[in-house]
Amino acid sequence: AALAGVVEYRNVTFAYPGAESPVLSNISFTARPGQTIAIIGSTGAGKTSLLSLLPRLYDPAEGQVLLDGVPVDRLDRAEITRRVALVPQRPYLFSGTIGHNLRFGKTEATDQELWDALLVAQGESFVREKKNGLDSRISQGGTNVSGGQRQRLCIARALVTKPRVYLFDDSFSALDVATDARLRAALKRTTSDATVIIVAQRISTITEADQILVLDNGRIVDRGTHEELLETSPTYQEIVES
Ligand code: DCP
Ligand code: MG
Repeated sequence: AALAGVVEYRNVTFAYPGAESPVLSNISFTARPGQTIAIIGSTGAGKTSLLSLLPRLYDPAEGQVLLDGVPVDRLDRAEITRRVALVPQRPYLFSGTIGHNLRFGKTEATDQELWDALLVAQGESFVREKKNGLDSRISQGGTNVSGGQRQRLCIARALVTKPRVYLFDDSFSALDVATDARLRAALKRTTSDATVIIVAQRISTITEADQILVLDNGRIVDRGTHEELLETSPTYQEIVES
């Protein structure tokens, strides 16, 4: 189908403007609808940079990023935004109500859609407990909610747009292990036909991924399932033991 949500990186090399050396070198992988692809690697390995190329926050120097077989630089940005939701590593809430913040990508969403998204994102109870519910005020930068609440609101915001592709950049790290597990189980149910790419710090977040890409210094050094990597990848073993 034309709107399936197949993501393909083909021999992608990328350097930040003005930088001498690339932060990503020769990255190739495919993520298909129904799959979860996880990216793991030490700080500075290039995980955020890798995600940023799909919504075209930057364009690669070499190679191609394709969405449903079309190079993303041939799609208009509104089209990419409709199909791809990025939950950034430092999710941003602006001054306004919770409802305003959740409708950021889809202004016409109904309250029911917001509550449905909150339920999946494990944010329903803390919003319901607030006196004004969806009309509760968020201060600039979301300083009056906790880090974990902020992450859950930003995950709910992504769910509201019902994209074909989800990019989660370390979106589960501020959650306790139990909430993380519940959230991912709920996500799995509601996004079962979407393409999901997860950057994670915690191994438990990604053990069930269909494929894990081990990123080191801008390169994919190993790839496979959790079980495969435990057998074959010294870099992965180091991460597991750390
Ligand atoms: N970098 C840069 N300019 C930017 C962003 C990053 O020069 N605007 C550099 C810093 C790192 C490299 O690129 O050397 C990779 O950065 P990433 O943010 O992609 O790294 P990670 O997301 O893997 O790191 P972390 O786990 O800390 O989020
Ligand atoms: Mg990062």
